[in-house]
Amino acid sequence: MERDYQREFTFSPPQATSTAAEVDWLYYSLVGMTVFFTLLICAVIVTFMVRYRSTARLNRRIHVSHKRLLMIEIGWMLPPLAIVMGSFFWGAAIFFDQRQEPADPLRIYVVGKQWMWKVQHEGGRREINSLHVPTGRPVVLTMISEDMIHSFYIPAFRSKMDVLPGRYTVQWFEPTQTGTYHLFCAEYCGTDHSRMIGSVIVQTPEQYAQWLEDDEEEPPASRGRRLFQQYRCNDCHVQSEDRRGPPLTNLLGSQVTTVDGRTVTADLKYFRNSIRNPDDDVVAGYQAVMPPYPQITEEEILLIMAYLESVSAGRAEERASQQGAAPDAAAPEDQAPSESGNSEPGSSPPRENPPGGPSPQQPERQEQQPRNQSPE
Ligand code: HEC
Ligand SMILES: [Cu+2]
Repeated sequence: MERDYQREFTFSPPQATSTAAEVDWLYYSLVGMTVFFTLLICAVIVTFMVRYRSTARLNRRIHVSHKRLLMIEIGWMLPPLAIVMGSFFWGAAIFFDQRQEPADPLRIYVVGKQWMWKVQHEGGRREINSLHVPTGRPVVLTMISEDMIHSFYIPAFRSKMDVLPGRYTVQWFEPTQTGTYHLFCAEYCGTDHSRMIGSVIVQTPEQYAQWLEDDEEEPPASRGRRLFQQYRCNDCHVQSEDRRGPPLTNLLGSQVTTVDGRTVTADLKYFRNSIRNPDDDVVAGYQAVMPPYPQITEEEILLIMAYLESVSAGRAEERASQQGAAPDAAAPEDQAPSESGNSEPGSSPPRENPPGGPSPQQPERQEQQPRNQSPE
């Protein structure tokens, strides 16, 4: 592919988000101030060198009063202090603004791994090394890494955030300008770090909606459903007489009471930890029989989440009223409308499965899967 790198890598990339201009203002003022003071100090040095050179005939025994000395001291300390504190508060304001999640965002999930970016859209599409986003709406990226520390950097958005193993991090932006922009990994992460790049495609809301629909891949919710069965989650998390695990529909966003009497908000972090370290927060009314699943990848956790969300009624309160009910009480799975036409957890096996069903927890097979299934 022929590319015009000179034009692509300009000193100042396009300002493609609502906050980009503000970041640039701060940046250019810092550069401006630095240049100004560097020149000023150089000029003073040169002037003094000439003026007070050893051969110059000057009265070198000037007496300066105490009061004047004090004024000079204050004079050189206060203005720089004001300038430095001013830039600090300015930068901090922008920083806090970028850290505060906006209301009603579009949520997109990103998994970094050596050496690619995997992206999962809430609307049901996945992509690799590219990110499609619409204009006019804040986008929140929830990100996690399968291996090393990576960093998701979009220069045109003036937005960058580390992507860590074992912990979700978040960044948000509101694209304002359609176009294609660079995406970089900005944290050295091994041999092919420099190739961990991609493009961010900003579309109009209509184009984006169309793009979400033009999906030939299996949607995340349906992949998640297969994983749910493959890992035998439905052995325990289904509606049945001897169900051993709590219902998982309408879990996200609800309040969970643990056996030791704590109340925890079931966010994505809680969900993930329930799978990785089930004994950390054992749900009240249940035995700690769930095995940990270290072999499930971060991507698979997000896919299972997408599946459970797709069969949830989306109302956390509904679940709250059922919380604490006996394990064999009616499960919300029964009432949950299944939007995508999926079967409920645990019902008839999905047709994608080969006859005989997949063998659960077979590392080789699971290792293969993301690659076989991935777009491109
Ligand atoms: C052997 C039975 C069993 C299997 C298999 C099992 N779980 Fe569980 N799970 C439980 C039990 C029991 C609890 C409640 C006690 C606890 O929190 O450890 C639970 C709790 C959870 C919770 C927290 C639920 C809440 O209401 O807070 C999540 C999320 C979860 N499991 C997901 C999964 C997923 C995903 C799988 C498959 C990868 C899975 N479980 C497989 C038994 C199981
Ligand atoms: Cu990387």
